[in-house]
Amino acid sequence: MERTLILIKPDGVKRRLVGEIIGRMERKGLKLVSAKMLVMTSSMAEKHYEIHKTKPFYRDLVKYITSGPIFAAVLEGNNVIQVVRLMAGTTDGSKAQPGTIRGDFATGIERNIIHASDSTEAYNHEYPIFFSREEMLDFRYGDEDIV
Ligand code: FUP
Repeated sequence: MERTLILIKPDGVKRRLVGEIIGRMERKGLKLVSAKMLVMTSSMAEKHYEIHKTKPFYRDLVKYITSGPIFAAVLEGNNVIQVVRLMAGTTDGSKAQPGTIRGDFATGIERNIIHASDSTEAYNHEYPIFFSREEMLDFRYGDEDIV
């Protein structure tokens, strides 16, 4: 089954949106296979955002994501990478559809509440920054045959 990584960014944690966001994922029927809170170090952030290294916003991005606690989680489900990207909404909160996380809670591009892996390659690059294989839990929910 496919997996994805989400990060509830410092603005999301400080605005007490962790429960709201994880609640949406649970109600959708996704499986939470691991989760933790942490403050990212600069080296974790630089690795995570490696792809944006040459972009003008890279330094601010690293500064912002390391500015406070984040909530990191791995979710599992059918086509979960695309599902969670749709639930997150487009990058710029001012353009994201209402009903999406960014559409409902963000008004700009920088403080946009959530990160979600955008491909299998991105997930494989990102998850080891936060989780070991042993931290991914293998269990069944009671409703898996109907969700
Ligand atoms: P997303 O995949 O939707 O998180 O967006 P990107 O990978 O394109 O960008 C990663 C992060 O860089 C965004 F969450 C916010 C930040 N960003 C900017 O600050 N300015 C930009 O012009 C583009 C992205």
